[in-house]
Amino acid sequence: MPDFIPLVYAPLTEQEQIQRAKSFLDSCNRRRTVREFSSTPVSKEVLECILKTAGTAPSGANKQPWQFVVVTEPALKHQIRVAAEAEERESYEKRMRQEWLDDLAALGTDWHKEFLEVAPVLIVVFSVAYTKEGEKTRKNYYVKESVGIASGFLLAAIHNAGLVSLTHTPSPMEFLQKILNRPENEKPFLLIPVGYPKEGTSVPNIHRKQLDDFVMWK
Ligand code: IYR
Repeated sequence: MPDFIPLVYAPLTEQEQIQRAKSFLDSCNRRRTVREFSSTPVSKEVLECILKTAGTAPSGANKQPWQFVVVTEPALKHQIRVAAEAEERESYEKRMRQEWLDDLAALGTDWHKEFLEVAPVLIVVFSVAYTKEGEKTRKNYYVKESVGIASGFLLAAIHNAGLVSLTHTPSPMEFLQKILNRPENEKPFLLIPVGYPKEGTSVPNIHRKQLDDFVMWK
């Protein structure tokens, strides 16, 4: 027999729904990806809350197929920066096609990844393809979807706590598995520097699509 418990659910009036939906939208609208960080440290208690929030995400068969590695050790951050820059340099100079480079021009990115050492915290998100139970291998389900959703929760929680982040995907990122000594069943998914913005930093003047450009009602 499955173990069920009553749902804890507090209904809202329509007015409360509108007010809360708008205020969450306003907040999310102010989230920006930041590439220049100050080195000011972040409270561990805040980080724990943020990570717990990510851990509330739905997942295939509730397998919670994620592993977060929180890196604050300067020597480790240095190793990650050196390895990431080597891959990124190769990408920018050889692997990425012109169309991709053109698309990135507005963001002002290049292979230099100073933020990997300056940001006080790097959260490395790993997806967990399977777990070992003794001799048996148990596969996880919808791993990318689940870890993607958990990462979204994580980014929203970081923003909600007054911190900034960068959704970074050095490519390829197998080096993270080696440097952080993670097992075969874990694959690096995202590398998220977290902290405070460098004073006076600026962000690209990008525009978000309007509702009608990405929503269809039928
Ligand atoms: N991984 C590279 C390139 C890059 C790719 C995309 I798509 C971006 O939105 C931003 C950057 C880098 O981090 O520079």
